[in-house]
Amino acid sequence: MDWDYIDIQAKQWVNEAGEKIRSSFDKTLNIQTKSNPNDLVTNIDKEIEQFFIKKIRETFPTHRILGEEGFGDEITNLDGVVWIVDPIDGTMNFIHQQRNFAISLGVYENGIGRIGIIYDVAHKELYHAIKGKGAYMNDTKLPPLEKTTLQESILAINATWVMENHRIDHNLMIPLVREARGTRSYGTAALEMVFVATGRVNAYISMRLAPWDYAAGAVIVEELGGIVTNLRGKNLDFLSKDSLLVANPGLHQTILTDYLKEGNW
Ligand code: 2AM
Ligand code: CA
Repeated sequence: MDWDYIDIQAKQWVNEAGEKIRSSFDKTLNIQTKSNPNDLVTNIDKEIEQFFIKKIRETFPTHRILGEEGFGDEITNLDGVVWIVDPIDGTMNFIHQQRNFAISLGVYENGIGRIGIIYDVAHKELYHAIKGKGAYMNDTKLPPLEKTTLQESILAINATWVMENHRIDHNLMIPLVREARGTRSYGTAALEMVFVATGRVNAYISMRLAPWDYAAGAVIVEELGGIVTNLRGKNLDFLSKDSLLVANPGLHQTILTDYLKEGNW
């Protein structure tokens, strides 16, 4: 498989899609809700997903596509080459802020992440990695992740998970938040993973994500030596929704064993 060629094509499409999204900023959005009143989708999310699907199908007709907005294929396994596409990660930010959102594209082969591309559209920052060939922000190579203690770390976490919630005992989260140097919440899983990759934060925790939220980020973070699992410390399967714990290796282990008690919840 010529991953370099696939990567060049994918980046070209991502740049084109970014241009389309930026030029939508002064137009009126058509906003709809999905699973709940805060789960938003716009005409732009749908148009951009359809744009990628058209390009992928024209250029790589044997590849399959898992897309958040459902215009891709019905995917029940990761055999062959599967593109995992989130046209806009952080749709709420896209609508309310016109920033802090990203395009996220992961290309997997038989379940192994080969290419990860995350485009911070408002800042024109393209984060990308090909497995085994390093990770980059635009043309700048990113250095491997450094180990940090929790006490000198910034955690990316949404306040939802530190309040009583249906997914985890929030009492496990309180000491983590108390002992970290600080917390941040950006509302876009793809960029929060990129922030771990660049060391701007040292860990990212979420309880409720989907494969398109983390497929690209996993390739980029792992290329830099970071660890990507669910909150029980298990590998993600990229087919079902899951929780997410992304961190540098030492911190990942500390959070898992000392705070989450190795998923004993
Ligand atoms: P989205 O904008 O593509 O929906 C916000 O905290 C982050 O969680 C974003 O990456 C958002 O992705 C994702 N997210 C929000 N609601 C979600 C849901 N119901 N299932 C999975 N991911 C969700
Ligand atoms: Ca999305």
